[in-house]
Parts: sequence; structure tokens; C-alpha cells
Amino acid sequence: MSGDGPMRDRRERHDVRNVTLLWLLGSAIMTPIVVYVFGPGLPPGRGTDEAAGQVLDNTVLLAVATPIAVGVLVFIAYCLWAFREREPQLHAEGAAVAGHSSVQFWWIIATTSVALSLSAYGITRLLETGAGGGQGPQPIALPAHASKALQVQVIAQQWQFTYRWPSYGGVETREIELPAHTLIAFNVTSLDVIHSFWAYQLGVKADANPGVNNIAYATTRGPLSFEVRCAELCGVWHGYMFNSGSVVTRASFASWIAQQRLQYAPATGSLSPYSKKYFPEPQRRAG
Ligand SMILES: [Cu+2]
Repeated sequence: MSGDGPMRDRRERHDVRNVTLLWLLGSAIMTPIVVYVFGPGLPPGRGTDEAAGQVLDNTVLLAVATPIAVGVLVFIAYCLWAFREREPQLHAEGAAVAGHSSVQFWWIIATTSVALSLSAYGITRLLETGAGGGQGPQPIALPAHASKALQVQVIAQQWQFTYRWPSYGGVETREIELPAHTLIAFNVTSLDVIHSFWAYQLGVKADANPGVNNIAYATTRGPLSFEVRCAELCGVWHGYMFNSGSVVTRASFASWIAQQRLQYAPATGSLSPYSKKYFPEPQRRAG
């Protein structure tokens, strides 16, 4: 008795043409819905050029993933139907599992091409715009006019962020306000343990490491309020390490920073000189 004959018959009965049509139709319907209905609501919003870029990238990922997800769902649905037990037999085993070399071949080709082209897309986008992530002390992908960016130093410590403004007399503030339509260079560092500066609506997330100046760029758009959270478990009060900030018009920013300079003048005088990184306990960090 040969087991090969009936199995081959069974395989040939598969409705490849209609399954493929169903997949193409489902993808043609679902992909525009996903892109145009869900795309605009994807994180992290359009608070900065970088955040908007992340929305675009997330939309591209979702658009590419949709036909794949539809394909998997159609395939599962077809399997449930095609391999259902037609005539219940108490002791019958299912058909032997058989490979299908051409499906396997094309699956590997398709998934490899999708993964490689997405990684090429990701690398291009990172080099084009930066991504709002810290790129270390010497970023290799600089935005245009990077040297004219407004420098803001983000100093993390257990368990709060403070902000230092080298172009405004080195004043250090407890809150953060940023001027609209301005390229900002966040110089992120820490005084103690590893933290992470995560300003969600700005599309910025950068590690705050002691002894390191980690630079992230973002170009603000219109007025906006945003939240800052520490995104790295940093001790018992990690969950309380947050504050809020806002992007305001350039005129309001100018009056805010002037008022901060005035208010903190006595403190500014006793701060150590502005530096890209600080070691508040020099005796424990000799060298
Ligand atoms: Cu922290």
C-alpha cells in the first residue's frame, strides 16, 4: 500500500487560486484602512519633526505588516476549513505531515526580502533625520544647522530631572520650556545611576549615563505640552521621576527664561561651571 498517492491527491485539491485571491482582496481592503484610519493615531504624535518621522516609520511598518497578517489569518481560516474532520472516525489518525518545498522556498524569499528592505529603510531614516534618540557625545547623523541648535542640558539624578541652559548664563531650572519651531540639542547626562530621558510627545528618548554626554536632536513645531519620564529603573522612587514641560512661542520662551535667570541667580552663582558632564562626588571618582 502506498501512502503517497492519497496524500498527493489531497494536496492537489487545495484551492490555491481562491486562497490567493482572498489574500489579495483582504490585503487590498485592509492596508488602506490601516494606513489612513489607524496611521494618524499612531504614537508618538506630531509634536516635533522627529516625532512625526516616527509616526511615518510606524505607518510604513504597519502597512508592510498588514498583508502578512492578512495572509496568516487567511491561511489559518483555510486550514480550519480544509483540514476539518469530515467523517468522524474514532481511531483515525490525521494525514501524515508533508512538506511543500515551493511554499517553503517562497516563504523564506519573501520574509527575507521584507526584513532586509525594512532594515535598509530604517538605516536610511536614521541617517537622514536622526530619530530623537541619543546618539552619544559625537552623533554621526547630524541634522542641518546642528551647530545652531538651542543647547539644553538634561541632568538626571535620583529622582528628578533638572535642565541647564548654557546659552542663558548656565542657569539650572526645575521645569522645561522650549521655543516653538526651533532645533533643540538635548545634552543628556546623569549625576548618579543610569536613567533615561523620555519626552514622549517630542519623540525623544535618550539614556542618561553618568560621565557621558548623550546628544539627541528634535525640532519643535507649534505650542504643545509634553511629559518627561525616566524610562530606566533607577531606584525606589523611579516611578515618581517625571515632570511636564511645554513648547511655547519664542516670545513666551524668552520671557520665561529671563524670569528663571532672575529667580535662580543666587543658585546659579554657586553651581559648578557648565560642563558636558559632572562628577558631584569627585573624591569617589578619582581620575
Ligand atoms: Cu531615573
